[in-house]
Order: sequence, then C-alpha cells, then structure tokens
Amino acid sequence: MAIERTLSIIKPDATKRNLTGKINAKFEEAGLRIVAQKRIHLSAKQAGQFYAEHAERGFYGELCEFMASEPVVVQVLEGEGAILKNREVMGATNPANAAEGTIRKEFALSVGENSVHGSDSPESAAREISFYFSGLELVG
Ligand code: RTP
Ligand code: MG
Repeated sequence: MAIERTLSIIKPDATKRNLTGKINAKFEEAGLRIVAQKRIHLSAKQAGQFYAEHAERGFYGELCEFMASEPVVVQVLEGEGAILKNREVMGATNPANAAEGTIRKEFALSVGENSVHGSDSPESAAREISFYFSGLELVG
C-alpha cells in the first residue's frame, strides 16, 4: 500500500481534558507518524469554512460552535494507507458504535463531541492539509 498523508484534528472536548498525548500515542502505536502538528483556536467562521461540505446538515451550526469553543490540535499523519488506517484508529463517528480500543470508544463523549476528526478520502486529505498547513511546515 502507498504511503499517504491525512489530516487529523484533536477536537475541543479532548484538548480540554488533556488527552492530546494519549491520542497521539494511539496514532504512533498504529504506525502513523505525526509529521506536522500545531495548536490553534478556530473562529466559528473558520470552522464553518473547514466543514462547508456539511453546511446543509442539521448539526452544522452546533458543530461549528463546538469546534470554535476551545483550542484544537491540527496535525498531519503519515504512513502506509494512512487515510483508512486513521479512520480505523478513530472508530465510528458515534462512540456508542465504536470498536474496543479505538480513540472514540475510549475518549469520545457523544456523537458531536467525539474527540477526533480524520480525512475520509485522498481528495479531502489534500484539501484539508492545505487548509491548515503550508508545504514548509510538513517535515517527512
Ligand atoms: P469527522 O469528519 O469529524 O472525522 O467525523 P466523521 O467523518 O466520522 O463524521 P461526519 O459525518 O463527517 O460528521 C462530521 C462531524 O460532525 C459531528 N456530527 N454530529 N449530532 C449529530 O448527529 C452529528 N453527526 C455528526 C461529529 O463531530 C462528526 O465527527
Ligand atoms: Mg467526516
């Protein structure tokens, strides 16, 4: 399988509870290398731009408000099949459906406050990485 990069976000519910290190350990144990990482505080407008694909969904306003409520850690993960591998390590969107050992099973509070985001395709990974990072910030 090819080496890929994917965009990950450690969401406000997790940064607030000091879970960044525990979540990063899960990525590293799965063979995902953190090649870029920074802590930022999104405005609701920036969160809205990032999640534009969900603009018509009922939870959009709540999602944008939540993502702007506290700082987040945005990061680029690299590894073999990183996009799918990261989704596996994250677990299902709703923690009630997430498999044992996944980040969302262990740490998520609800379907909305579910601790992590991960790109869902090569196209979204490329778009989402360039939303937060310049080429100079990516150290392979
Ligand atoms: P993500 O984009 O954050 O990695 O999560 P995902 O692919 O598993 O889920 P997606 O369908 O893309 O939804 C994006 C985020 O919106 C929030 N959400 N809330 N209240 C709800 O029913 C609901 N559904 C989704 C979650 O924070 C989800 O991760
Ligand atoms: Mg998604």
